Amino acid sequence: MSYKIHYFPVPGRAEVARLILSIGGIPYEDVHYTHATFPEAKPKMPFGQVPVLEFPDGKLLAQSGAINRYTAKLAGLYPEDPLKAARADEADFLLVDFMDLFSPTWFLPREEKIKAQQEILAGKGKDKLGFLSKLLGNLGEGYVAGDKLSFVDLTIFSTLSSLVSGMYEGVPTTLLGEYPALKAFRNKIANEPGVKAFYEKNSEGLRAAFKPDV
Ligand SMILES: N[C@@H](CCC(=O)N[C@@H](CS)C(=O)NCC(=O)O)C(=O)O
Repeated sequence: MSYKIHYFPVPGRAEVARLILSIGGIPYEDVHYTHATFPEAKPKMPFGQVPVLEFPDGKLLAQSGAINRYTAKLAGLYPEDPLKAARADEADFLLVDFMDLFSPTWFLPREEKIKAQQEILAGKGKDKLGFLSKLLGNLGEGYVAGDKLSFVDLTIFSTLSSLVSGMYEGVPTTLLGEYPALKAFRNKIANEPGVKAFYEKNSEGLRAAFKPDV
């Protein structure tokens, strides 16, 4: 009996929990849905959406933010110091704000979606990436919550890798070239031994963009 992560067969909102469990050496299985199979599972999910973490005893936990924090606490990737934890949460919520900008674009017709995503990148999204660049640029050799890797470093890594994976058709895969601090941080986390090992085993599809820079 092990944990199960219910999601689609893509990185998306489940990737950070997968990384955390993998780095922490905590066994888990992926339960994948397709657009054809999800409607049957949807009513069984606590809030009708995934990701959902299933505990070995069958309990279910929804919301990626809750799943990431719970698994990070199990894996020693959630800071014990209250201020360090608040710094990690602060950066995590900045990413949530950034990702929320794109939510209304996903179901637009292709051309409108591309245009809307380009407008986000030139406007509010640029502001958020600027704030994140400043935050990461001031870390030196460290991590967001101090001198130790925490869940939020993985959230930043996963968000930035997804952003330039080609999944966002309005976002150029070269975007991080405009943000050297983001590019350097993404690459630094991609080279963390546990992260690198995960993508050596899981490199299919969008995950090609999660590997270290060549
Ligand atoms: N705030 C939730 C959002 C979850 C969410 O939007 N899940 C999407 C996939 S990324 C989903 O389940 N979509 C299918 C549906 O809503 O029927 C979280 O972070 O877990």
